Amino acid sequence: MSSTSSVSTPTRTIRIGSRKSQLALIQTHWVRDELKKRFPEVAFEVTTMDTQGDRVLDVSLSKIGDKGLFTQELEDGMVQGDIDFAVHSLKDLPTRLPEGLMLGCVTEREDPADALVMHSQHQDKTLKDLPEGAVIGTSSLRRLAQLRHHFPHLQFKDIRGNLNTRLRKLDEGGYDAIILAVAGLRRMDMGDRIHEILPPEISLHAVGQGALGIECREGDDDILSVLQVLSHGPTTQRCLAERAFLRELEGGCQVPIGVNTTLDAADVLTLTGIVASLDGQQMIKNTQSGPADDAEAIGTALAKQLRSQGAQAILDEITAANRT
Ligand code: DPM
Repeated sequence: MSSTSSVSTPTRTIRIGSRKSQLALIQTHWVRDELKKRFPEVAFEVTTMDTQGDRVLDVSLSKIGDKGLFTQELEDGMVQGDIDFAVHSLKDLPTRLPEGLMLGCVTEREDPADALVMHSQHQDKTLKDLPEGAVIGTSSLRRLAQLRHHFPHLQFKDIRGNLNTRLRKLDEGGYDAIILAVAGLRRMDMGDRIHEILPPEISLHAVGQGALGIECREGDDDILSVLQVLSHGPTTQRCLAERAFLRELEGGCQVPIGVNTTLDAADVLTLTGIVASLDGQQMIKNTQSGPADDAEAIGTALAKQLRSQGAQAILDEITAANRT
């Protein structure tokens, strides 16, 4: 080829921030590759950072608290101008963001449900017929409380680390089964490890589960217009309702709060939410519907309704216990 053939040089560079875990990188590379297709003239660079949630692995999630556990370092990078936007699992992104930052885009959601991954010795069983005292690994209080309610014969044990680490701990015999998000397993191409998808009657999923949330600087119209091409309307409306619900309850990953949303053909959004006590004894649950355009109002209304049904006492008790 002649040396004069034109090679188009990118006219600008956009820097993307990501955590380093395999799942985080799969998600970030997907975003980068989709944007590359749409903006071939732009160079996209990925910068990886460790967050507190990646470093502190010996303390349970509920004890370290959730204020930006998996997001803070990336947020600092945006404020300082080292990166232009950050790709998160939406469920790890707090409902209140630091000043100057915003949720710029929500991508199309994978199945938001929880999945049961069973140890090979129990492949012929379901949760219901696991033996008395069988050990389920999860560090999600939401999963723990709901499963304890439905399956009081089971025991629960904390499990931390990335997906690969957790699956190894299961295979090595530390647990009889573990609970993971369907979305994470599928994105890592490990959907074949799913033994059972838990229906909403058994486990309401976490707020934002299965969607990616892209955070950027407020008012950065250039970046916002680029991100717009990945925005998924129905997922955004569902997640805005879910996030408004969680924000109103001032909950994060240290409280057992679950949701489920549907959006019908007439654009009616239905949000079901639960606040559960850790022992699984109390389950405060209700449903609100309305036009999808009122997504956040639906979330807020449902939170107020659960509070009037007694959810606040449960939340206060858990907050007090977490302080000790
Ligand atoms: C949050 C929770 C968990 C993660 C709490 C919850 C699960 C922790 C555990 C807020 N973040 O769900 O009630 O079970 O020990 C996380 C996962 C994904 C994003 C892994 C998972 C992938 C799925 C997605 C960890 N964050 O839930 O199995 O994109 O929704």
